[in-house]
Amino acid sequence: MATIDPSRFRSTLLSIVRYGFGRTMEQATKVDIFNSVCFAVREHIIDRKIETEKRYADNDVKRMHYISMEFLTGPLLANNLINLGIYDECRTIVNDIGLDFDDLIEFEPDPALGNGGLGRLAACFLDSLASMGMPGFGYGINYDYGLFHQSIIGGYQHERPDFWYNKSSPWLMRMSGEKAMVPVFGRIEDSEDMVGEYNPMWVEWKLIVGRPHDIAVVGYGGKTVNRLRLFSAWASEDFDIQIFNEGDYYRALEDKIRFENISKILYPSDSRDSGKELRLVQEYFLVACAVHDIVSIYLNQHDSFDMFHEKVAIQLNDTHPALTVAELMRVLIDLHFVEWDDAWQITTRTLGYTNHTLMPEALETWPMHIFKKVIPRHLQIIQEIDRRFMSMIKEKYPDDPEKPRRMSIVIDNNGEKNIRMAHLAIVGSHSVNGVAAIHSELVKTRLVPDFYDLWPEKFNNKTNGVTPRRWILRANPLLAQLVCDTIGDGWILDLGRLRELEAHCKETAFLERLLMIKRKNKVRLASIIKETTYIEVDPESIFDIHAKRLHEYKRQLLNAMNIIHIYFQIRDDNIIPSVPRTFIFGGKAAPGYFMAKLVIRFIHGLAEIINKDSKANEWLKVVFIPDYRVSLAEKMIPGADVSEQISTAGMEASGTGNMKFAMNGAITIGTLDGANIEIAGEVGEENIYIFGHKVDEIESLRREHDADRFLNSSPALKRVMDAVRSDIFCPDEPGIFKPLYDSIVHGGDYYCHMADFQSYTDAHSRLANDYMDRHNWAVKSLLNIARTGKFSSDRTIKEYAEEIWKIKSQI
Ligand code: 26M
Repeated sequence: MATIDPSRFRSTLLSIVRYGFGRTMEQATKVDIFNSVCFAVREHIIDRKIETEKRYADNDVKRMHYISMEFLTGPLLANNLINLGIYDECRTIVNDIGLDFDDLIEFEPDPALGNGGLGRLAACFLDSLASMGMPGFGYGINYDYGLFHQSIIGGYQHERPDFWYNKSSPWLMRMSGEKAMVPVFGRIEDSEDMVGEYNPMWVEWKLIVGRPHDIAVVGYGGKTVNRLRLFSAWASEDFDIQIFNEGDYYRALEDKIRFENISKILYPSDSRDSGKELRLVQEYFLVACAVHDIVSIYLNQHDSFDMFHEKVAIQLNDTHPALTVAELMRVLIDLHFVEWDDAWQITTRTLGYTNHTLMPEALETWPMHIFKKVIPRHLQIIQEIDRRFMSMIKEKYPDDPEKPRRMSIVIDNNGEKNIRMAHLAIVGSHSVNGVAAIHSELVKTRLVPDFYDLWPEKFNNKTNGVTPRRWILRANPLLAQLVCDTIGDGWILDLGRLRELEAHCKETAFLERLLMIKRKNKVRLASIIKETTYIEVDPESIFDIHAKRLHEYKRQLLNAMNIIHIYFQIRDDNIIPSVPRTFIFGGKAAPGYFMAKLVIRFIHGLAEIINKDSKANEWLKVVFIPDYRVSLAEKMIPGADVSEQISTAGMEASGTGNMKFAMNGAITIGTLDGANIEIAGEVGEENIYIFGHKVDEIESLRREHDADRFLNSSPALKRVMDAVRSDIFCPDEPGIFKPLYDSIVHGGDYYCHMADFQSYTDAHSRLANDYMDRHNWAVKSLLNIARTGKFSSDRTIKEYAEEIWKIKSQI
């Protein structure tokens, strides 16, 4: 591990403040100081980055390129210091200068370049790749505006823009001289007969310039520093000259601004924003920049494409970058004169595709006319891929005339042609994986059974994981210290070793220490709750946390229904609970998602009434912490006693929050969905509260749905649903929650709130009873920590590396 020379660090810092920002220490603002500290740390990073790159180049290693529209890194200063091994030293030096180190760490804004699970997974993967010394690189977009900030006004979500780096971030290094030129728009002069040869016929395109900005990815131990390359869009200077010369200054400027908008904003949906042309341009822009960069790196060391798939692996994070299939084909064929069949071999051997969702509404499709306008040449290539694929299918399945319609990339929906991005990704890749065991099975059997039948060997599972460096070491230093004191620090790079903690599950002193740590983390969280919501919560109560994007399938509403149930037991049935409970929520709703936003309002409605009810509020509190984001998750997760993972079975591909909570000692209450199933398998059924219908029961439940049967057979459910419909929780805005009631009672209850209600409330009462036995609860908590080593993203990345990418550690 590295060390820092205090006097050198100090003088570097002072001279950055002075010569970089033009201030004396006395004049410097917090921003100046923060940036200067980061720049001083960068010195330690960049030497290693250069050394790492040289090592890769000298050994001509195979590289993996992870293309993702989202990288949700979270703040970087603390993690970089931890991974460099200089956190404590740096803290001392900075404090000795008279600055407040902890305050600086908290000051860093979250780079929120992602929506949720998919973007955060990409960030965990980069940490694991670098920590294991693997040549794996990220490609993404340098959005000016990250995911919106959420504030709550009168119980409603309001969105504010997140101009995250305010024109400069100390972590973004603009790499001049390495730009990518990206052609877009235009038309095809003669659409016949051009595929397979150099194509000069894509004409009148405009050029966008992709400017790379690198963020260094520091591996744990500091030996390997990889990079995350983010592109910003600019109108090219040629383009400027050309259009400005035409004399129409305003139109020309408008065009320029339009182009530079491409990297302006992250789309704030965690499912789908239908058919927005700008989104397609973004996806294409990313893919074109990434492919340009990947091919350049390869051609630096090779003079033919013969070795391409032995030196390059590309992983597509969902279908968002699926255009890579067409772009790589275009580059090989049009720019490098590779024959179609060879280009196709190279492409499919290089690409892998990860699916993250089964929900039909979230599957990406694009109207063909948008493709034709934005990327006419790519459309042509996709049509040719589809034509060849279809003739193969017809030959292989001559007796099944439905196959071609079910499997084609281009589909005719009543006259409008659409491109199915998942089909493009599957056809163009040698590997297709889901993100948890159950999910990967459902991909094969329900999502694309025809493709599984055709290419069973392509399909595989890679259960998600999370990095213990951020989610234990950074987020929960007290727990990390306890673990290190007990079993040493080998677990940080080999999380399976947490099993060694099991030997201590009968030691009272050890369990006491564990409970004490949980308590401290709860006290810290309680003070954040006080600061952000003005609500006082009792750290002695159960902290039950439901933190994730708001979505109907994630069933924050089911949680709310149970809260109402408990509330009425106290208020009307005079049932005093065994233990006080605090239900804590966090999460953003997509700005256009009416039901999700209404659930936020509903939770605030509950909080408003329950927290003020003197009969209930010593037993029950409800809190919604605004603006859930990585930095807040780092404080919420360690403070949880209970983790809510209650999606409708079959709908959460994996979940990753479930893993973070469990490895921080929270006990899961959850459905048999996504990775919950594997978590249950690891921790054992006594150490998790599983409830609800299973995936193969859901379909028949929906078919046989009968709201009255549920309501008439359960007075408790009826009482809760009546309350949802009534104005108890919205006295000043009568009727606003009707749509929640209607979707459940009259709308078919697609997400099975009623069907799972009883088993959910039962699981909650079991849990509350068990919590009272503090010793036993501590054992459960310990066993969750000790047995969740499987969910390190290091394990996930090793599987990808060995089975799909064929890349090796270089340390
Ligand atoms: C698509 C089109 C236009 C705009 C946005 C999108 C889009 C953005 C993000 C669609 C989906 C997005 O993310 C989906 C996601 O986060 N999925 C989650 O992935 C996690 C990592 O694998 C899983 O753990 C979660 O179960 C899964 O929901």
